[in-house]
Amino acid sequence: MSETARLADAIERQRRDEAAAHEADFAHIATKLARRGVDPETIVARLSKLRIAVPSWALGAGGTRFGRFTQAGEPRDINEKVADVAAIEKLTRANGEISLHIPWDRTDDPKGLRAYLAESGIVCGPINSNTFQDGERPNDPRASYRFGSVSNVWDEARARAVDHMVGVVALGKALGSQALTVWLSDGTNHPGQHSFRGALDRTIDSLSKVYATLPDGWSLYTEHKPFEPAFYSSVNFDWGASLLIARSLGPRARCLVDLGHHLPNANIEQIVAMLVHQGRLGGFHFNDSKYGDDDLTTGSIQPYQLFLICRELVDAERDGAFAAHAPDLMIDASHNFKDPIEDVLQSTEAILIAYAQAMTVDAAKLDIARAENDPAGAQEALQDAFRTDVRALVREARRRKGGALDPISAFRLSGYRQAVAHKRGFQQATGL
Ligand code: PSV
Ligand code: MN
Repeated sequence: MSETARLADAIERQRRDEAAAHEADFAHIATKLARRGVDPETIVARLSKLRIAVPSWALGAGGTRFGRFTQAGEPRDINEKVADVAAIEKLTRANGEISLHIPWDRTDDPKGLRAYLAESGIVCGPINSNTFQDGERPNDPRASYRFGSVSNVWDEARARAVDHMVGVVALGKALGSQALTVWLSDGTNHPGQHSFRGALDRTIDSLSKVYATLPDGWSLYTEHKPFEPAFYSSVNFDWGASLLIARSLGPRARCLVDLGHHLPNANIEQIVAMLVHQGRLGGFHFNDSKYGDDDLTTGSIQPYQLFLICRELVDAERDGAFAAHAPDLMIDASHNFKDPIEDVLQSTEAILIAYAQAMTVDAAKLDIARAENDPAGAQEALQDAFRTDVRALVREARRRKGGALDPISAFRLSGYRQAVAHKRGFQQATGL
C-alpha cells in the first residue's frame, strides 16, 4: 500500500470509530459557548481557513552544536520534504504550505518543483535566504560571511549577500512564493567590534537593493533576534530595530516575530500589538522556549502566552487591521527527540487551539471590564476563554475538510514513518 493510501485509510478508520464521541463533545462545547453568546460555527469557519506553513528544515531531526542524531526516514531531498508536508496536510487540512530555505532546498529544476508542489496540493510560502552559513566557501575571504553579511564592512561580502537574496527572490517567484524572510546572524561578540550605526546603515543600504527587486505583490520580512550566534550584539536585535529597518525599506517590508527570539520575560503579545498598530506585522515563526531560542514545540511551555498572542490577532482581525496584509503563520521548530512530523502536528494543534480559545473570549465582558477599570473582570474574561476545552471545535473544522479527528494517532496508525523509513533509510535531512 502506498503511503498516501495508508494515511487515507487510517484517517477514514479513525473518523468512523470516533464519530460518536466527537459528535457528543461538539454538542457539549456548542451549548457551553452559546451561554457565552459565542457562535461555534463562526469559530469552526475561521479555523478551517487558517493555514500554517511547515518549515522545510523541521522535517528532519534537529540538533545542537553538540551533535545531531539522525532519525530513520528523514526526507533525503526537497521532493521528499514536500511529500512529508502533503502527508501532514492530509491529516490536519491546515498545513498546505511549505517554507523553503535556500541553499538547503536549492533546486536546478524550479519548474519541476513547482509542478510537484501543485500535484501535491502544497503552496510555496515565504522563502528564506541564508547568509548565516558560507555554504561553498568563497574564493575571496573578504566575501565570507564570517564577519557578517549585509552589514559587513567589506563590500565583497555585502555584494555576495545581496546577490544571494536577489537569487532567492527569483527562485521564490518561479515557485509561486510571495515573500522573502530575512533573518540575519550579523552582529558582534566583542564591544567595539563594529559601529552600531555603521552596521545599521550598511544593512539598510544592502536590503534596499534586494527590496528594489521584489516582484509585484511581494513582501520582505525582517526577522529580529537578540543573540546567537552573535553574543554581544545583533544588528536586527529586537522589534524596534526590525521596525526601523522595515520602515527604511518601504511599505512592503514587514516584521516577522519568531516567538523564541526575545530576551526572557519579554511581553511578546504587546510587541505583536505594536506591530499591528504600525501596520507592519508580517508574520510569525511559531515555537516555544524556556530559556532562549529553544525552538521547542509551539504551546508546550507557555500556552497562555500563545493564547494572548492569538487574542491580539483575533482582535486585530475584528478591527480590520489585516485588510491590506494578513500575517503569514509559520512554524519554526527543531526537535532532537520527537518524530519531526509528530512535532509539527503538535505545534499546529497548539496554534489552532489557542486561536479557537482566543475567539471564545467574551468581547463585551472584556470591553466593560476595561471601561470600568476592572482588572479582575478582565482576567475573568480572558481566563474563562483560556480554560475552555475547544478541541472539539478544532476537530470539527478538520472533520469538515476531510482531515483526521486526531492527527497524531492517525499518523501512528497509518505506519507512514515506518514505510518511509524503509524506503529512505538513515540519511540526514538538510537544515540545522
Ligand atoms: C534563526 O534562529 C531562525 O529562527 C531563522 O528563522 C532561520 O531562518 C532559522 O532559525 C534557521 O533554522
Ligand atoms: Mn525563525
